[in-house]
Amino acid sequence: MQPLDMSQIIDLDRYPFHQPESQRLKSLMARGKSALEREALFSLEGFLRPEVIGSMAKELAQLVPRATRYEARRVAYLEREPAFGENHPHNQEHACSYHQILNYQIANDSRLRQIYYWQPLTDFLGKLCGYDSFFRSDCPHLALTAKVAGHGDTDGWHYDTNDVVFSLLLQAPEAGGEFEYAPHVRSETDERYDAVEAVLADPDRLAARPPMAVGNLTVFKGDLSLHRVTPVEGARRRIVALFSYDRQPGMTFAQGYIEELQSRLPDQAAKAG
Ligand SMILES: O=C(O)CCC(=O)C(=O)O
Ligand SMILES: [Fe+2]
Repeated sequence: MQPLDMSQIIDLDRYPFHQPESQRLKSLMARGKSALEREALFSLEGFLRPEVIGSMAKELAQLVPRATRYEARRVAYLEREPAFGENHPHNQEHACSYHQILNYQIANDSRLRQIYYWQPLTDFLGKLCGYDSFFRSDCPHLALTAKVAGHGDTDGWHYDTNDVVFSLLLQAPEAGGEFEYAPHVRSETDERYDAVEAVLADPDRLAARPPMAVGNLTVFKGDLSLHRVTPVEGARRRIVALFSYDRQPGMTFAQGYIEELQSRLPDQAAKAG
C-alpha cells in the first residue's frame, strides 16, 4: 500500500494530536473529558480524511471471507445469574451476529494499523480517559479488529468488560445498524435492574442514538452504559474498526474467548492462521 503521511490520513488540522501543548488540543481534551463524564461517549467528528475512508473500508470488506462468523444469543452480562429467574433482565438473551476480522488478518502496512500504532494518538486517548499509564493491547487476535455486519446482523444489548472502546466507523449501512445506548444505567455498586428492564422494553424512549458518521472516531465507556447495535438493513454492510488498549502493558484477551473465535473461522483461514 502506498505509504501516506499521517496528516493525509487523520485530519490533523482539526485534531493536532502531535501538538499536545497546542490550545486546540487542550480544548479538545477538556471537551472530551466532560463529554465522557456526562454522557460516557465522545465523538471526534471528521477524524479521518474523507479521501482515505473508501479504501480502508474496502480493505476490510475483502477480508470478510477469512473472518470469524460470530452468531450467538447472549445475556448483557459476562455470565447468566442462576439465582434469578429466566425472565429477569439479567438473564434476558439478545441475538448477536456479525463477522469479525482478527488483528493478525489485517496487513502490517494497512492504514488502520498505521493509525493504531501512532503514539501521539495513543497518548491523547490515555490522557482523555484519565489513565496514568496506557498501552496498546498486545493481543495477536483482538488488539486491532473490525466488525462487519450485513443484512440482519446485530450486536445485542450488553455491557463491555473493558473500561473503554475506541471505534472508527468506515462504512454505514443503508438503514439500521445504529449504535444505541443508555448512559450510566448502572453504577459500580448498583445494577439498577429496574432501569435496565425499562431500557430493554422501550429503547426508542430511553436509549440515545448518537450521530455516528463515517470517518468519526468514537470514544465510549461501555462498562456502565448498556448498549447495542440495531439490526442492519440492506445490502451495504456496516464496517467498524475497534482499537484496544489497557492500563497494563502486554494485555491479551482471555484464551477461552480467543478459542471460541478461532473455532468460528472458515477452514482455510484457520489453517493459515
Ligand atoms: O459496533 C459498534 O459500534 C460497537 C461494538 C461494541 O459494542 C463492542 O464491540 O463491544
Ligand atoms: Fe460493546
